[in-house]
Amino acid sequence: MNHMIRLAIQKSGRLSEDSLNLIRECGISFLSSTYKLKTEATNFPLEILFLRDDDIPGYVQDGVADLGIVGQNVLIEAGYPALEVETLGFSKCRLSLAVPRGANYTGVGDLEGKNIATSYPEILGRYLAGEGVKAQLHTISGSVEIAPSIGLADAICDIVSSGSTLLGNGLREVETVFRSEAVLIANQNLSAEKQELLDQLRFRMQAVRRARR
Ligand code: PRT
Ligand code: ZN
Repeated sequence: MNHMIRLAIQKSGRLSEDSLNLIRECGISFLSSTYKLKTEATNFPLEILFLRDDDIPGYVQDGVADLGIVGQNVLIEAGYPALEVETLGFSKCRLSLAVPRGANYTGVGDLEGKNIATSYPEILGRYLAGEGVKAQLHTISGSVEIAPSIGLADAICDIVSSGSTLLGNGLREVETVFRSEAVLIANQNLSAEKQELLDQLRFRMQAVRRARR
């Protein structure tokens, strides 16, 4: 049992399909059912756990899972940057500041003293500190884009990919705070056997990425 490595991936969301496809393209077969929370590969000593993405960094840090696939945004916000072992090239997005379309905005200094709604207070807090800007951050876990229109905030900081959500909510992207993609993360105290399995997986993942280019 100890010679099996445990990988946590997102149960259902934007990372799920690409994570499963990557594992399959690595030549690993498994049965997946929408109801199961874990499954075992049939031709590699791998167990897959299906979790909320936000829980994955902590589980890998604590060794509940050996490996995980998450967005760098979630990994950095959780405070575990050192767990990253491999960038995976999918789920690319950015964490950006946005203001109402009609607002007068000349630079990040204009956010001094303003209310900003975000689900990423750690990453945003560090960015604003680096820019020497003091603002009030309001942490909300979803639907951040509606905060300005309901009077909850002067600006927001949220994940953007196409930009259509910002547009649809009358917002204008003004600063890129952080660029993100999916990454493979690993516990830092793996046994020698598990380290060997991780090396094999990374080798296969790198080959898959090269073949995709
Ligand atoms: O349920 P669980 O907690 O597991 O999932 P979740 O709802 O927290 O995450 P999910 O599935 O939405 O996203 C998982 C990861 O995908 C994120 O952590 C990012 O790393 C990555 N990703 C890539 C995105 C996007 N693109 C994205 N567009 N995550 C979120 N969005 C949202 C964004 O929050 C905004 O509401 O999509 C909207 C903007 O999209 P555009 O295309 O309109 O700009
Ligand atoms: Zn989440």
